[in-house]
Amino acid sequence: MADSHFGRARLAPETVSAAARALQASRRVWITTHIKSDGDGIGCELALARALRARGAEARIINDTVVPRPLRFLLAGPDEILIYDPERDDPFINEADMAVVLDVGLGYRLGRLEAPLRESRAIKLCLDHHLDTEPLFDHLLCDPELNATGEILFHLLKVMGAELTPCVATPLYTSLVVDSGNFSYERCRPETFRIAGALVEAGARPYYVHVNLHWRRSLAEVKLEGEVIDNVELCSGGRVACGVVSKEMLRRYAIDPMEMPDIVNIPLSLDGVEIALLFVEMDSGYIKVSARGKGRVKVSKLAHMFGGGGHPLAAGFSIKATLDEARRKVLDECSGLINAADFEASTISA
Ligand SMILES: [Mn+2]
Repeated sequence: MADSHFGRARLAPETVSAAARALQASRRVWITTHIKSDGDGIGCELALARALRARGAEARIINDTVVPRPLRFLLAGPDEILIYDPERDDPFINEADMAVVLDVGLGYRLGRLEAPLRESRAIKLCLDHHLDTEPLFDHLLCDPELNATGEILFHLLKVMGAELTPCVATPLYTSLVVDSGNFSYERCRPETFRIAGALVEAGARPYYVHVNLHWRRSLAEVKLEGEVIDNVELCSGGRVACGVVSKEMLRRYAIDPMEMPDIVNIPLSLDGVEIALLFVEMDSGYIKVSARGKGRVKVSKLAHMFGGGGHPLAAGFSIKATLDEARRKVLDECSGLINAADFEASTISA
């Protein structure tokens, strides 16, 4: 493959093959991902567990939080992903010879599973594409320039000589679709499409994945979205757009805040908008903020200011505040970031 990413410094072939050898030698593998898991984390977990089982290893997926409803079509059965129950799962975790953490490199993002991972004597492998990771792992395959952890897992499975069956290819393809914004983000490279092509060749069906991911929404979700659109506000001279979902709205539409549809892309779609924000009022007294960018401002910088994280153009964080306070604080920082970006651009062009 001409421009294969594989071979660049971050994912040097020897790093990948060392991880592959460790996985091949393991018999009992605990697989997990971050809390409030998404299509990349869940898709990678399923693909890896199925590939390992096909090779005769025992693999269990144990997460802290439930699989979001739009991703459940990927599950072969209700127990394919276990929600951590210490009594049931600690024996397996304690005896695992390998722990694989997918789509996250920070311990605290594992929720209740942070302590079991830190205490585990298993060989620890992390596959991730976020900016921040901590030195917790024996093997770290992380590249923030890639769309999805699924791209890294694809290479790892190749090196392991794992067979790409339809039940491995489908969740892996889903991971790519979800984290590349349906193959539209800037980080999409020819290699991304080659991987997608190989997965479709192996039996993943794009239309089936699309319908399940995007076209099985509830009427309540669509109506909530309508209300958010009705009330979208433009700030910073039309360069920041924000939407708000209050507790009262969640109650009225009977929507679980953990199952919030991804509607921040609607304010982002407005012409001239560089940053889109969605504020969701959680029951805990926190405001959950999703931030998306399509200009020069990196929203990961904004997330870092509030103790969150993510990617340059897609990030998130939580603030303990009221809706109004959170909006004010975040919008203040946004105009600061926009001014700084303007200043930088003017000094470069001067
Ligand atoms: Mn991801």
